[in-house]
Amino acid sequence: ASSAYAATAYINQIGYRTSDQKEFTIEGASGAVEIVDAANQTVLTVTPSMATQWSPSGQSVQLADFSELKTPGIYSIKVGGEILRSDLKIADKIFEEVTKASLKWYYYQRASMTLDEAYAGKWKRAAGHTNPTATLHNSTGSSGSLATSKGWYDAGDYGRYIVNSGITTYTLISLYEHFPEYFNTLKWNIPAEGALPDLLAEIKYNLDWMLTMQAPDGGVYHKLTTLGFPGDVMPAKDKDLLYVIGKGTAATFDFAGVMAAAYRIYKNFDATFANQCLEAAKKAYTWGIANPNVAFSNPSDVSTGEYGDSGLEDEKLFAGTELFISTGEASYKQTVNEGSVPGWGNVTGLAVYGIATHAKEMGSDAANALTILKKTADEFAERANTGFGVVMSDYDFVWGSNSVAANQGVWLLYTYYLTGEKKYYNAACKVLDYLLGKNPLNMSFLTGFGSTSPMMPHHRPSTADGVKEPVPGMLVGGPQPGGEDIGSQSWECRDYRTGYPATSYTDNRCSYASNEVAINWNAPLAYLAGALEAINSG
Ligand code: G3I
Ligand code: 9MR
Repeated sequence: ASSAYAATAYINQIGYRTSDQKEFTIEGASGAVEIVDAANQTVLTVTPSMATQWSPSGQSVQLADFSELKTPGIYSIKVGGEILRSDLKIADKIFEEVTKASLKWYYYQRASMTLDEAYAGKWKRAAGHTNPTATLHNSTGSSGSLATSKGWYDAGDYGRYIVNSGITTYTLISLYEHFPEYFNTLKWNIPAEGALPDLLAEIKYNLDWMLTMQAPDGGVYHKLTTLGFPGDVMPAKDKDLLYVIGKGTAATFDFAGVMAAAYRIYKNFDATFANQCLEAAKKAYTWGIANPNVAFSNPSDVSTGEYGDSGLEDEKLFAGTELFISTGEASYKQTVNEGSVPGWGNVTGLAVYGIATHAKEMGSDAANALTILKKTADEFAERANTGFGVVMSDYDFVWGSNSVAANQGVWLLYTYYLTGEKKYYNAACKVLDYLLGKNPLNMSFLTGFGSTSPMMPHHRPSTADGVKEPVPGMLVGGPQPGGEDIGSQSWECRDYRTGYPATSYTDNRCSYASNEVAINWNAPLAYLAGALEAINSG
């Protein structure tokens, strides 16, 4: 909505929890900001903070704190007598639907099965990649075929990659491990898997696939993809030969860490499955220790996602830590002296999380891990006080920048659990505000949620299914200045870079560098939304 006054308010378009600190960003305004209720009464007048420059977007903005308003409802924001927008919402359980949808998306990504209308609604589709076996590519060091199926498609493509499945699945496992009561009852209409809660049923669908990717010697294959990316077709129409490609240290240790953690969350539901996970983890770890330097890179005939990584020490820290927590065996124990926000290529942060949150098993190491968490979380909380009120700074805008933001939020929440200090909780809420609309693009980055959200994500099913709305509950990668996709698909991907990292984005299906979706990007969003609901549910 444009106004003569030319001020803009950037808000969390899903809304704000009644009891939380609440803030929006305002640009081009001077003087007070009024919050007006449905009966056109001003219920709160706020004096915004001093304007500060936010480097990632080059904007000069103010923050307006309206925490005092604690009455659920839908409000308008008014400046200089003009209504800027009328979609400001306050409610309890405000992120429950976001939690469910961001987790439900994993169901939509399932390989090897039909998505029935009863669960998938208008996004129902035929099963894709139903072949019970795949050919072992010569890069695996083996020949013949491997029985492999199930799992989640990685992203907008139909590859399945162990490294990226690793951090994704671990993040979802942690969500359950931290909030079992909340997730024992939360349901989002997916097919039942015995008596398992929905979150455990969904995670198991991917664990079942990961388990098929372990070779008899304990090593784990890197990925399951066709040789190249398919065109914009539905999964069932991607008929190219599937290959099991590569085997390496990163995949093997990531697998070990995930399976060791899985053991803990399944053992009370299905001891046989839990033990299978733990045995697989031990075997993988042994292979990793014996083969510590097998880095993966794409063979010359393969052009699907690489997830290549040459620093393999962090994967060992993650795997050993999780095995130690689950078994107590001293040989697995790791020492971690530093760590940063995790991503698929650097999982030291996952080891920090594991150590910090398992004080009973880890003893005094847990306090050291908390020191690591606090150091970074203090910087984050400080950064969240100015500019757009978010943690992100210029160098955080990489491919999948929204997952960097989300993982910063997760880091803040871990610090909050262990210290109880509200400033970390508040900063984590602001991360969610950013992802759901309080950002320079003035949009929610989650499909199907908010007043403005992506309509053309780089996601083959959403492009090919003939349904106008994209599959819901997907977090797009988000702005970043790399422009790696510019010029792809001929005229479609024109240069969308603005000279600023936080606004270099286009809602166009061609833009895999700014508008793709991925399982490792949804997971920290689901964690953040889910944890904030669970924390407030008691
Ligand atoms: O390693 C350098 C680092 O040294 C440098 O500081 C930094 C500056 O940008 O770049 C780092 O490399 C980046 C790398 O990710 C590691 O973060 C590359 O620039 C960047 O292009 C690369 O992007 C990855 C992209 O694939 C291309 O390989 C994304 O992280 C990754 O999420 C994405 O994953 C794809 C899969 O391959 C296929 N499936 C879809 C999925 C999502 O787009
Ligand atoms: O669809 C692919 C996406 O999943 C990857 O992240 C991206 C980068 O590896 O590549 C996409 O595929 C494109 C390919 O690289 C170049 N030709 C156009 C393809 C589809 O847009």
